[in-house]
Amino acid sequence: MATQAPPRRISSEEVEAFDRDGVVMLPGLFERRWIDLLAAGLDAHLAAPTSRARIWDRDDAGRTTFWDSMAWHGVPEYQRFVMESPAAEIAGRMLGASRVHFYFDAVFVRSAGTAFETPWHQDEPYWSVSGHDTCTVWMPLVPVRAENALAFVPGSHRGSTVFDQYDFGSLNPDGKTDVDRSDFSAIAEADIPDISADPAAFGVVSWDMQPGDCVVFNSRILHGGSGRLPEGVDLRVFTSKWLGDDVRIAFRDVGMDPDFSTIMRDHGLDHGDRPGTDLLPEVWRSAAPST
Ligand SMILES: O=C(O)CCC(=O)C(=O)O
Repeated sequence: MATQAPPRRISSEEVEAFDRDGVVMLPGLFERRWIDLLAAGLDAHLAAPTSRARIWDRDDAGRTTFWDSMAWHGVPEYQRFVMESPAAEIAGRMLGASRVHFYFDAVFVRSAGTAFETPWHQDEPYWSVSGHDTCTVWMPLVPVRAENALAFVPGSHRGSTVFDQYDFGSLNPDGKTDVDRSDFSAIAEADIPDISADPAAFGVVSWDMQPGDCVVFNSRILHGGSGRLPEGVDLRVFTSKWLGDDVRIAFRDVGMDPDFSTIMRDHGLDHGDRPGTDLLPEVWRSAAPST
């Protein structure tokens, strides 16, 4: 089954913005049926999370921030979205890729009124792959205001500093065992700067968004900074992670979280390989002749 083309043309300005800033907000790229499909999938997923699922935060009033990843193998609605929606083509066009492989899905579900903010971080240092040509398609399934949405430091995807990344394993109020721990201290050159202390100094951006809009961001960009919600407003976000031309499997010495190295090896993938197999399937190929 081929992927559906986006419902409007992606402009060269949008591609340039992604390349320059490492992040771009693309309005109106998913028809309502894709949002309804993901919402139905998320309901089924929340009823039967994977073993990786965690509550990141639970406050005294019982408000939670829920996270899970690589659930698509058990959620047919996610599978359909990955293989048939415009997401793969959107990623491919942003990355200027000749072909795009799917990496994994992750969801972020926040109760109305939660004060929990996503810690600032980059994604690629946690991943079991490496490369510049990687991106996430971040999609709210409900409306979100800019001050409550995920925020970004434009241009930070091109930085070369190796940061001491946040240990997401410390977000574990339920004391779940077999949680991945990220210890970047052995390779870190610097702490992540305190971006929330002065967002304007870092040029931080975020956007008002409706279901059907998406933010596409390079996996090396610094992002985090919000998720804090007003009373009566919740947030349900579906993300899909995509791999372009320069990406290779990378089993790192420190910090893989989630650590997909075992499942990758089980699928015959080894350090240095191109993505492939039904674990990391090729979903989209450019019609343009490869150079
Ligand atoms: O939506 C969020 O709060 C976090 C998203 C995120 O960090 C990611 O998709 O990499």
